[in-house]
Amino acid sequence: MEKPKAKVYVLGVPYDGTVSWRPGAREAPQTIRVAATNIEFYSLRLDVNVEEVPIADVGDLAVSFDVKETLKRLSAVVHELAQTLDKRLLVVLGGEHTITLGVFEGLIKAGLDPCLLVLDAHLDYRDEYMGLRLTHATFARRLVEAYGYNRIFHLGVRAVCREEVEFARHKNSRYLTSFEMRFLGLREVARRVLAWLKQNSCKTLYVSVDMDAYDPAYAPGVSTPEPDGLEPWMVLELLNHIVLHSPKPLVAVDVVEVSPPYDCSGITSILAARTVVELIAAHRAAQQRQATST
Ligand SMILES: [Mn+2]
Repeated sequence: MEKPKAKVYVLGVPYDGTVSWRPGAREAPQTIRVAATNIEFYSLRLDVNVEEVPIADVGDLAVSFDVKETLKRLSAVVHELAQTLDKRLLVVLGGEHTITLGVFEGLIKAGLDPCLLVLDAHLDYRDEYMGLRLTHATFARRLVEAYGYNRIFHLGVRAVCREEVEFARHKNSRYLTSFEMRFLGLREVARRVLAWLKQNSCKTLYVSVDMDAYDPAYAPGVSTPEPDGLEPWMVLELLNHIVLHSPKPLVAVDVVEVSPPYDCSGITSILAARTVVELIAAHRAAQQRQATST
C-alpha cells in the first residue's frame, strides 16, 4: 500500500518573548493541538472531511530568547517546507504575532511571494514599542516597509494609536474595522478583499489569524483582548468564501496570540483549532474546485 503523503504541514512556534501584557502564548501550540484532537474534523460548511486530509505535524520550532534569531530559524524552516507548498498548506501555531514575519520571509525566500490577509484587533503598525523595533506590536510595520504597503489587508481592526492610523492612511494600507465589517456585510467585505488580491502582483495568499480579532466573549484567552470584536460565524464564513474564490492560492495559515493561562475553559484554543480545521477544509475545497474546472 502506498504511504499517504502529507497535504498539510503543522508547525508550532512556542515564542512569546516580546509579550507586553498577558504572557503565555508559548504554551498555545500544545493547547491548540490538544483541542484539535478532541473536536470534529468534518466541515459541514463545505462538506469536506478533514480527517481524510493527510496532515504531518512537524513539531515545534526550537526558539531562542532573541527575537531576531527566532525569526531567522523560523524563516529557514518555512523556506525548506515551502519547497513543496504548490499543492500543500502550511499551518503555523503561534506564539505571538511577531512570528508571522518569519513565516512571511520564508515564503518570500521560497519564491511564493504572498499577500497577507490579517485578522486582528490591532494594526501592529507602530515604529517601535516599549523600546523595541521588532515586537508583536510592530511586526506589520516591518513587513510592509520591507515588502510594500499594499502587501497586507487587515480585517477586524478596532484598537490603534494615532501613529498607526496616520501611517495606514498615509501609505494607503488596506484595513476594515470590526464595525465597518458589520455595517458593510460579509459579501461586500469579501468582494473588497478579493478585488485587492486580484489587482495585487503577489502570487499566493497567506492568512494570519490573531485570535484577538474575535470578540473576547468568544476568545478571552489572548495576550491583548479588545472589546467590540468579530463573531466566530463572521470570521469562518468570510475566510471560507475568500479562500474558495481567491485568485491566488492559499499556501499558509497561522493562528497566533492565544494565551492559555488566561483562557476560560480552553475555549480560545478550541476556537483556534476550529479556525484551522475550517481553513484546511477551505484549502481542500479550493483545490478540488480548481481540479474540476481545469
Ligand atoms: Mn492583535
